[in-house]
Amino acid sequence: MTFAFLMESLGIAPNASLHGYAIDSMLEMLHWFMLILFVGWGSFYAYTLWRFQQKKNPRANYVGTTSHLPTKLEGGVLVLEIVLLMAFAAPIWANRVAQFPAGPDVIHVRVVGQQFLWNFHYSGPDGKFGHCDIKLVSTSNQLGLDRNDPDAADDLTAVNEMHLPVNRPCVIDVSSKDVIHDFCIPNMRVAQDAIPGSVIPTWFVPVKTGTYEIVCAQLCGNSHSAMKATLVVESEADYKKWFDETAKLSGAKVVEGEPVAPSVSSTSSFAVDH
Ligand SMILES: [Cu+2]
Repeated sequence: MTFAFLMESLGIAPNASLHGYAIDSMLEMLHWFMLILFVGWGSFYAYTLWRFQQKKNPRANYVGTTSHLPTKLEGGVLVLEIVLLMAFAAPIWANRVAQFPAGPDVIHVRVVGQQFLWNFHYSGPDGKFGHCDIKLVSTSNQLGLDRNDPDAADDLTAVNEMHLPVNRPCVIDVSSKDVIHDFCIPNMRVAQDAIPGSVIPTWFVPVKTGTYEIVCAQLCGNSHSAMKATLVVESEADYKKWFDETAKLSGAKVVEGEPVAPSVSSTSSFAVDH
């Protein structure tokens, strides 16, 4: 269930991923909490201006307040902030980084940023990513995929267009060819820096079909703002259709009747190369 009344009215992009509901609820709680603090401290400030005005207090009082209420209020705020951090924020983050999905349902995609576009690499039905070589990089082969590698035969590459079937977990290995970019899908509540020389995984489960914007969230050069791609979340059948058609266009071997882009067995192609 979503608890995001304030967030929605403030114009945040609607959530379309499974974990996004927890993030939205957390943001919502923080905003209400800050609103209460703002109104509370603002009222207190206004009250002190009125209460201690010079007209009423011609002579300064050097003792000040003797009430312990402000200390108790500060203590309450501290306890609430600890609860928000430990009971909500920390578990959400732990779930994001410690429990990557695994199994035959997982779609595995490599994403490689470059000035100023996003490359997508799907492993194909064999579940193995083909070898990429920087010497083979050209305008029509931005990833330098080596089609002579047997593992690359059924691989699919696409530029600025990513497709995913709805309700299937997706693990994305993010990297970059040149400078630091940031692979960000606001609707999926996902953002991961793309760092040259590193392969950093992130994941999400899209739960709503539709077309979503992928942006670069790291100032990466003069056309940074134009570094956009599209994510299409669709039914399994539509995804399979797109995959086969695009695979044919990109010179990949299409395996009829085979499931599309199964997960890699365990974490073999899941190198985290920090
Ligand atoms: Cu960028």
